[in-house]
Amino acid sequence: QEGGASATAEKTKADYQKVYNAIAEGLEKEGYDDGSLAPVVLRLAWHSSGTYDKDTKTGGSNYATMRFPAEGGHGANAGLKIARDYMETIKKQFPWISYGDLWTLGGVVAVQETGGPVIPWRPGRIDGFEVNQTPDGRLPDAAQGAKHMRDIFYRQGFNDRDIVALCGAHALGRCHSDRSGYEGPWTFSPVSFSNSFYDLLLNDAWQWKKWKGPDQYEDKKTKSLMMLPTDMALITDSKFKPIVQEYAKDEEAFFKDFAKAFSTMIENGVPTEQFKTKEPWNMESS
Ligand code: CCH
Repeated sequence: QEGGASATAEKTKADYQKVYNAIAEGLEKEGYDDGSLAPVVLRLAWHSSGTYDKDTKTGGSNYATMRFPAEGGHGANAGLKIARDYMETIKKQFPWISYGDLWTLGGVVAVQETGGPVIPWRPGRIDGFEVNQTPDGRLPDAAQGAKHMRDIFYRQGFNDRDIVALCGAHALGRCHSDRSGYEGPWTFSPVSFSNSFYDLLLNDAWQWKKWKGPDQYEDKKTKSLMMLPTDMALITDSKFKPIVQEYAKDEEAFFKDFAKAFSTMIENGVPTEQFKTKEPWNMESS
């Protein structure tokens, strides 16, 4: 723990870089999923930010309200306790950081350390109270389609291009039958951030998986990969599909658009005057 004077002094980029490095250092975890906490840590950042509603200016990462039992217990957040518990070990080392800053920085670390783009980030979120919790239902339901995705992401101020770019995060991680009910990874390299989600979605043959679980797709060839109904909507919707095609061919375009959209997402709902710097920082990858 960093005690004494440094606990109250104004923090610099170097102080936050230390937090970044500590998060990065502990991500590898043998025996857990594909050997890394990065995917679930990224999902925590997204679910703490993706509750934003631009019209009422409620939700988003500012108050880290998933700490409270009601929001922590929302169905969409099942399994994220693993990421919150990991983040708690970092909070113990750097008690001065707010939970919102910590969790969003975790998302930045997860993307950068798995080979993704640099995500501009800056501190300034504050810890809120139970009264700041958002109602259930603000995060997307994977059983639905393009209209629902637009409802959910337009509410946060995003457009079609942002939606397609943000969903490319499914290059990372997997579904867990004991969390969402769905099962399996989207790609063959679930701890590597790449454009392979788009390539597989477009170019593999997909069929409904025959099982007792919720409706999901499996790849015909290996039956080891999956797509959610919402993922499939990205190629059945005529406006989403050309963007998937572009990202499948051009990883650089995906990285650029993802970085911009995700950086916006993790700032949504944070009053500008709260930020401690005028411009977001590029944190150094390890
Ligand atoms: Fe996602 N996601 N996501 N997702 N997601 C799941 C897992 C991850 C949807 C549903 C699910 C984004 C958009 C959507 C990640 C990042 C992002 C799971 C499985 C479901 C279901 C959870 C489980 O069982 O553990 C839906 C629906 C949408 C949009 O419509 C966006 C946007 C992002 C980030 C930018 C990551 C990473 C995972 C893997 C988590 C893990 O534990 O491996």
